[in-house]
Amino acid sequence: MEEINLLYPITTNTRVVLDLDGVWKFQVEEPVGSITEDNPLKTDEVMAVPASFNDQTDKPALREHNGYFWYETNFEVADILQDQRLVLRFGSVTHEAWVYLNGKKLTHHKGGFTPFEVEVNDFLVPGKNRLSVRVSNLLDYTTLPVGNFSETKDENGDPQYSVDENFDFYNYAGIHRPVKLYSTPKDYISDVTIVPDVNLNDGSANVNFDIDTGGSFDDIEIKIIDENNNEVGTAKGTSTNVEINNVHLWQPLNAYIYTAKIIGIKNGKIVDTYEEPFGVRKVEVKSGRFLINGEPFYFKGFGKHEDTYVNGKGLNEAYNVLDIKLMKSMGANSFRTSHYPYSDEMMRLCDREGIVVIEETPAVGLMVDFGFDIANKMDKIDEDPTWSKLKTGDAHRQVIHEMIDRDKNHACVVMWSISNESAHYAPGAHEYFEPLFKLARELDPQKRPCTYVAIMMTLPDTDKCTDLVDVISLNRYYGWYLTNGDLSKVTDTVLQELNQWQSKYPDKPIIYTEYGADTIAGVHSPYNEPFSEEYQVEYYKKYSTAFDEVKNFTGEQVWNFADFQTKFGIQRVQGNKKGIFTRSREPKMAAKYLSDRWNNIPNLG
Ligand code: GCB
Repeated sequence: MEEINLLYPITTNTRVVLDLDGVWKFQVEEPVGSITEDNPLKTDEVMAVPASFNDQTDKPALREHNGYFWYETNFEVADILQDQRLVLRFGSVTHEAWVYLNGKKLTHHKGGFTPFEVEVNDFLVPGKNRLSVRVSNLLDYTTLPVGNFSETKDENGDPQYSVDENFDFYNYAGIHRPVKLYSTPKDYISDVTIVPDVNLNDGSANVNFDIDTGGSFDDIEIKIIDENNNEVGTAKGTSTNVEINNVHLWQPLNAYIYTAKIIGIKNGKIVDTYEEPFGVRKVEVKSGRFLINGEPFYFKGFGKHEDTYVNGKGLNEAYNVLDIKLMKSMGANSFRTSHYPYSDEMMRLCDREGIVVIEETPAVGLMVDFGFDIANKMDKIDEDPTWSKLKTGDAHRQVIHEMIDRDKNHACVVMWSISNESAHYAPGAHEYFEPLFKLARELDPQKRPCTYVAIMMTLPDTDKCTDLVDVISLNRYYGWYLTNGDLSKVTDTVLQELNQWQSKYPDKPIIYTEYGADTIAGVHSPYNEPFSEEYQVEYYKKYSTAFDEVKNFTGEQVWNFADFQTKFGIQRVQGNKKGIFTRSREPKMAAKYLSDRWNNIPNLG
């Protein structure tokens, strides 16, 4: 299978990284076709990169624009780099990008949450270079996530697009992650694959390395450096093993990071060096348990979003750092990258911090008639036409490939989520998902467990795909979308359903990946009214009581870490308010309840 090389750009003694982030020119392409790559943008409008464009304006029409828009910047490359291989890398552009350098097409990428890169040497000119990016935020039945797309004509006959999101988060768009120009020598290390095989009995690990290169080397050397900067192992070759004795395991909330220093040698000289951090840990699913390093692991944490004020879905490292500290202070150990792969930077941070990650594809909204009327939908699942209408297969395969290739070495990633709340109950679901699970398992060199996240209509007797998953992951809103305001039966309903899953699939661990109640910070009620902080606490207590009764129950991730922006709708008050924290990260009352619970949950044993 074709490899996608997405090594994170770093500086070493053979590599330079130039940062192209900053304030870029910005212009909406209206009417469609009115801007081309030939000339510099004629505009005074600017946008910060990386960030979503939407909240960087005071103009509603710009914020809500659906269609095409352009970014442009200029840069010059230092003469000393001219004989190097120069690569332009976008951390992500949401959702589709056409990239031009000095008016010539460099590359095109579709999919808003994964990186792409291109060599630029043949396109550079002396002096200033003009980099232009045409972006589309349109979504339809072929894209991930899925959008309901429609087109009309305005009075001049020009097309006007609209996208009704088939999902519950704002369709933020733009250049969301860093833009870097990096150099490598002409002979270079292009990819590193690391697979640790831990022997838990004698405390050693045999770490397998596969190194891909461009150009040619006489030799590849690998040195393993520990956290004290000591060399603890070395090997030679592109496909080789290193034995580490007395290995420091990467443990949840107690990370240990080794660095693999890969050195490419030619004619007796070091030509290229690359450093890949990695952790050594073992992940298994066995007899209804999720094991990390042989110990039963219980997921405590959150579904999250990349979503902050002003930056939108743009990289915001300060928020990432704060969020992980807040999680740790609550006794949480994990989160799911709902509903798309997060930035390289966040994944690297989770490796360092020992935060366990369930990484999800952007396959959200794979269900026609998206909406909150769960009860009505439950009556009609046999007629659900999703799998004859959606055409997302190509995008799904591509993103599984890109996500696993980018994140295959991350110790923090312990499971792949192939989709969130698809119509897994509908006719045709198994035919759609079976090849995708096969692909993920083939592509992942570490053979991590795989799951999908199941919506409320996906029940033990309606689900068509449970045979495909290693772990059963459930999103449930009893007491919110069903029986809102009445929590009296929640514990029994949750317990009854969990017991059904467990008796049908006794070897599969079960986790809750979402459960939550919209809560407006500061609203209080002596009667546990919905939207009050008290209701949120009571809601969580009802679920906890059920969870504690079920043997194979292996984790609880609440929805959501923080309030987040969504499209407009009568169910949403400036966004989704199911956060345990507000959007600016002030805790609601439930933060205290969950911290008390999580800090006191013993290991499963
Ligand atoms: C879900 C979705 C999530 C929504 C959440 C909600 O089931 O997976 O994207 O935000 O429900 O709050 O409705």
